[in-house]
Amino acid sequence: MTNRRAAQRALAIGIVDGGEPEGQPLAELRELLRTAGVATAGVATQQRSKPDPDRYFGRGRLEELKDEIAASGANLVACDDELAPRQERNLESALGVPVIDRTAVILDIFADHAHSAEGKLQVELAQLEYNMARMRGLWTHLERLGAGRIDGGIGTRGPGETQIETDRRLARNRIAALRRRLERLERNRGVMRARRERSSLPRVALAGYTNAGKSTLLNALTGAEVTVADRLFQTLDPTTRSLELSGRDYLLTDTVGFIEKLPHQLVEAFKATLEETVLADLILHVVDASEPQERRALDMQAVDAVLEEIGAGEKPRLLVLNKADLLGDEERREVPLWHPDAVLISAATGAGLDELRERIEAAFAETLTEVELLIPYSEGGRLHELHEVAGELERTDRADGVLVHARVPSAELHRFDDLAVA
Ligand SMILES: Nc1nc2c(ncn2[C@@H]2O[C@H](COP(=O)(O)OP(=O)(O)OP(=O)(O)O)[C@@H](O)[C@H]2O)c(=O)[nH]1
Ligand SMILES: [Mg+2]
Repeated sequence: MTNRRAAQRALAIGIVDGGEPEGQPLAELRELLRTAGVATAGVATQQRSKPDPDRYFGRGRLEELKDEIAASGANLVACDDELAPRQERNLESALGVPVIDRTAVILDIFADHAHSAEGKLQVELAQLEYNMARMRGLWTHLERLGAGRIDGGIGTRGPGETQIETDRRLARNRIAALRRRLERLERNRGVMRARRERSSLPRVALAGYTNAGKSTLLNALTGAEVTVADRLFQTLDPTTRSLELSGRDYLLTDTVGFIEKLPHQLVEAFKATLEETVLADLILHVVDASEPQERRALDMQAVDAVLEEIGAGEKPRLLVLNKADLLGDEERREVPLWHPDAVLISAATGAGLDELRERIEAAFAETLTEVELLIPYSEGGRLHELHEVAGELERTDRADGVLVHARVPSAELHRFDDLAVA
């Protein structure tokens, strides 16, 4: 794949409105292209409040683009926004090179990085949905061509139209089949989740911008071996590991990263995956602290927006500023001032992880209730059950059973009502 793309040199184009962070324009699009294995030959921007509805850029700027394409040796144009089918078509015919949009680049990266059966199906579904919209665009375009002729007359149902109708029907069938298969997989995952829920361990989910270091943090905290890479969207499949803090087990889940303007087809297709985040009791929002302040603020907003969109906006959250090792002395003092409630860590060096562990425990401590229970010797199984939800137990052996002092999650308290010492 990468070989085919090695020959592709893209001119990155985008709208700027003057409010962007200083520095390299379209840095993220270039990063996406790099991850997809496409070189960036040049960057062209236009300052305007919103894209032109027909051509994305204005007419005059479009003329200049032709020269910039020739000068940079680009053989592809990559646009920072999702293009309407009409914009894409008009750009292609005006510029004479293929035009791809941000969504297509992200979908391509997802397709490359999908490993599990579910991930592959999710990506295929998102791609089909994306392509369907484009087929429809082409279809209405042809319809318009036909409209000039005598209605219902010869030539109004050309072979092109029939082919597109067929393609669309096939695509719709495939979309329906993919949805059914995903639902089946989801049900299976639901069963696994229910099993985990029965074990009633508190759940913590990692969320954050792509490349913030979520997988590195999962590995550092749990000894997992999730692949880490300096590429966007390295992780697509959720991974859950148990994490032990003061003798109590928690479940920690790493999952797909977020990005600004995350294609809605992907949010839709990855619903089941994103649910891991929705079901968590606590979300660790991992942020790359080494990003410039403006960039970091935008990334955090993008994460907020996605959390909101998937229905996890109200979940308890802990802000984790990662990559502290990349900060200079001055930044190390300044960055926490921007985020007074955050924990500053380095998943790479392990710095700050002890404080993070304490903060996770503290977040759950509020939901724990201290109890004293008497477990008869004949009910050894209950002791085990209690240990699962309460972690470390303080126990005293008595003649009539084991007297236990424990901190039990309030939601689980009812299970031990009968053992309470009056
Ligand atoms: N210097 C430094 N680099 C880090 C740290 N944590 C992660 N990285 C690097 O940042 C890059 C991204 O790390 P990942 O753990 O893959 O990030 P992620 O959030 O899981 O990214 P996606 O799965 O793509 O969403 C890798 O190159 C890591 O080695 C850190 O604390 N310090
Ligand atoms: Mg990852």
